[in-house]
Amino acid sequence: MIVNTGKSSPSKARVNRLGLESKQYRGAKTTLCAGCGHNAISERIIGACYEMGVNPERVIKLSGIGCSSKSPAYFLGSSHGFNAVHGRMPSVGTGAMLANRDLIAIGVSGDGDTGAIGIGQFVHLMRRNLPIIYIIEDNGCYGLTKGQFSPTADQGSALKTGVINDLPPIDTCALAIELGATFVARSFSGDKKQLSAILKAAFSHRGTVMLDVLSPCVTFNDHEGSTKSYAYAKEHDDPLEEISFVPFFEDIEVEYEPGTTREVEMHDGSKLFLKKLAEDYNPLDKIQAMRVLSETRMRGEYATGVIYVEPDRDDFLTMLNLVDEPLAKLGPSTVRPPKPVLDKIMAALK
Ligand SMILES: Cc1ncc(C[n+]2csc(CCOP(=O)(O)OP(=O)(O)O)c2C)c(N)n1
Ligand code: SF4
Ligand SMILES: [Mg+2]
Repeated sequence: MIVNTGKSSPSKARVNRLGLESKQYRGAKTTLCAGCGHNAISERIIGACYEMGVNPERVIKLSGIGCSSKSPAYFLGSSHGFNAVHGRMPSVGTGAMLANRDLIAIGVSGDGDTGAIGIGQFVHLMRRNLPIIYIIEDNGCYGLTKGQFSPTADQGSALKTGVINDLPPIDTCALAIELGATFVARSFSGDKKQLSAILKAAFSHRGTVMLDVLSPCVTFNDHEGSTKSYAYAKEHDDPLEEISFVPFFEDIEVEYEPGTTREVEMHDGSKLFLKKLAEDYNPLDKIQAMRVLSETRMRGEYATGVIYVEPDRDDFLTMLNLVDEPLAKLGPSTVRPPKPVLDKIMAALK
């Protein structure tokens, strides 16, 4: 049980800890289809940023190509943004974070953008532990180009036309864990509570957050025979734990029966409380994470929740030993080698 010990919760206040109103986190009006899962995810991002008191002017929104990749236009209208080429968002994001380590990167991709044309960039992003919240809005199809199967479509699932997918899917969560991502989660666009808690925790993580969100395409992939429809996702959602998140700036005590809840301390001191459901799941255990993903997949279910977290590993920028001052802000006198040094280099090349 979570008990508020006095201070009012930012979620209930009119303004958050930065003095900003929720509407200041909104973007343009969506042009996606009514009922598209991607719209619900944009709403959860707006809510999580507001409640966490994320400064929108420090955020860079990055995406590739697809309906999903259009969605950064619909949240955080005052943030930086870059809509990259199809599947190439990871390299643009890496460059942006190397140039300015003060930014908070939110990448939004699709299952096609990530799993097909972008898979090469995705795997290298996952092994670097770049600080970025990388969200896959996963509808199992190429929504923007009229609903063809994507690489996350399940074997045996059917298109509206009756065509059956013969290929096994790529499980982006298993791939991300295997490759070294340090916060891997899966959720469903229709699960407001779980998705909000995961997104809030994501802002407290230092390193790569890979969040796969089942996000039904109501126009091309919401029929019987689809395993990415609202009905299928609701019926086959197998949550690993009940998640509560307490940010470091909130004065909240959490009371729980010993043995029922696991506490994970995040990098900034925020706390993730994971209440045991059927199995005693430990998201710090990589082997168990891979086993549970594999077992649930074989049962035709989706394991959702925080699947794997490694709160203490150095991120890419720390590994590179970058100076604290963002590179983009260093003046020429700092970054340009002095003349004697250049002369020495030139002499060595003669
Ligand atoms: C280089 C290139 N190849 C192909 C396309 C065509 N194309 C546009 S979006 C897309 C797939 C989008 O699927 P996904 O990432 O799953 O996004 P969704 O629309 O489903 O949200 C494709 C193949 C393109 N725009 N650029
Ligand atoms: S076509 Fe599908 S993915 Fe694209 S906006 Fe419409 S419902 Fe969403
Ligand atoms: Mg898609």
